[in-house]
Amino acid sequence: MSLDLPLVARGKVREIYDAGPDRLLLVASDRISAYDHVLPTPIPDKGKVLTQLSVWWFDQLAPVLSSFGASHHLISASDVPASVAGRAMLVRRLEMLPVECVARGYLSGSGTVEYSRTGSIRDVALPPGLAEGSRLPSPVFTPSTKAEVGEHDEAIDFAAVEAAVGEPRAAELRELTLALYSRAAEIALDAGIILADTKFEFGLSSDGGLVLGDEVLTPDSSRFWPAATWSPGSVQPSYDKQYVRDWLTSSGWDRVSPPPELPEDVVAATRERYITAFEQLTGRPVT
Ligand code: Q0T
Repeated sequence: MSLDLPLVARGKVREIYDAGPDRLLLVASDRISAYDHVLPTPIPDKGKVLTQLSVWWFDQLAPVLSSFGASHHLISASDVPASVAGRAMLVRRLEMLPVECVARGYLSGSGTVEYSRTGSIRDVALPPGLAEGSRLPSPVFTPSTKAEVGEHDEAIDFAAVEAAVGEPRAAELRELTLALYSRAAEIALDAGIILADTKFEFGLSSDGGLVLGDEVLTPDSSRFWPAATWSPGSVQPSYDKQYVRDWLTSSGWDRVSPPPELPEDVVAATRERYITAFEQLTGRPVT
């Protein structure tokens, strides 16, 4: 890959390039992470499929954003350098807000751990008797702060969001995050996919407008579960990475050493899952 643009940031699975004074180019790779490691084996077409899914979601969610007087950062997914065609988004450069805006409609992972200890998630009291995978009575906003490289995101309460961005903006972030999640979960469920939770990042444009940034509603920023097999009480199979996790577990890898290469059948099955998720959600073939 040959991009002449200056590199702004490199994440586990994507890169951000400087594309001009008020523009960035977000480039998704085919790298996959599991158990907090980036695996040495790429999943062919993963970056392309997830970019196109994100682009589709920006379009689906535009009415929700408009109803809040907000917008998204996508300028174009077609006007990008040829070497990254299909897996890059040209976006408006924003001043990012220092909060990860997570919405959860189902109990899972760290949400289950917190609920088991306290009966609540963050500031929100929940009824007794919920289990891993249970649907919540209503979706909850569970913000976190973006961690340093190698660390996990740190859960924060709503007061910490208010302290970080001010009370009116904090209220706006919570309401918009929940409205975006609710609409996306409804769209996903119509396609047979449970959107258990997701993370949004917002920024401010030069004129002070609130803007949805990052990549949205991909399996890398969300938990997708097949609705047909949903059964609260145990960990739900990950839509995309279950083959990878199962194979890594059966391989005897210790989750500390550098992870092993994936066999080609696991790569092929995982690639198919990304493509199926895209096609099931959008009703379109991947191009
Ligand atoms: C960003 C300004 O750290 C991140 O990615 C790692 C590769 C997330 N991140 C987003 C930005 C964006 C976006 N998206 C934007 N539109 N404007 N900054 C910076 N880091």
